[in-house]
Amino acid sequence: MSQLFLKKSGLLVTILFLTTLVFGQKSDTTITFKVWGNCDMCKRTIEGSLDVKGVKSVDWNKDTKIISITYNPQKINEEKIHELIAASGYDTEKKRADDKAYQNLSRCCHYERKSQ
Ligand SMILES: [Cu+2]
Repeated sequence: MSQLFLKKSGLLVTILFLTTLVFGQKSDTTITFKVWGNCDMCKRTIEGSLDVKGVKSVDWNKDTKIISITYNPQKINEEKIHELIAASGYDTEKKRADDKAYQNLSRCCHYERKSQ
């Protein structure tokens, strides 16, 4: 094997390695979905339920009922996010809220449930 070939293949391996490093790093993901709720207190509870590692930002809009969440997919996943919201008493598009948690919400926060 010639020196040149070794040099070239060495370079190629280095480039491949760097490419893997750069693209292997999953960047933050933003998702939006519907969460049922009524008021500003709901907003605090819903957003507060996602005060966990891996969640970078949360914003729930009480008029549109749409939540927007930016998170690090290496630390938390979408399913877990739905579970956390449901555990705080709020129905999401994919997960029905814990009944007990729902009962424990303030009266003003007893939103109409999407299903039984
Ligand atoms: Cu409320």
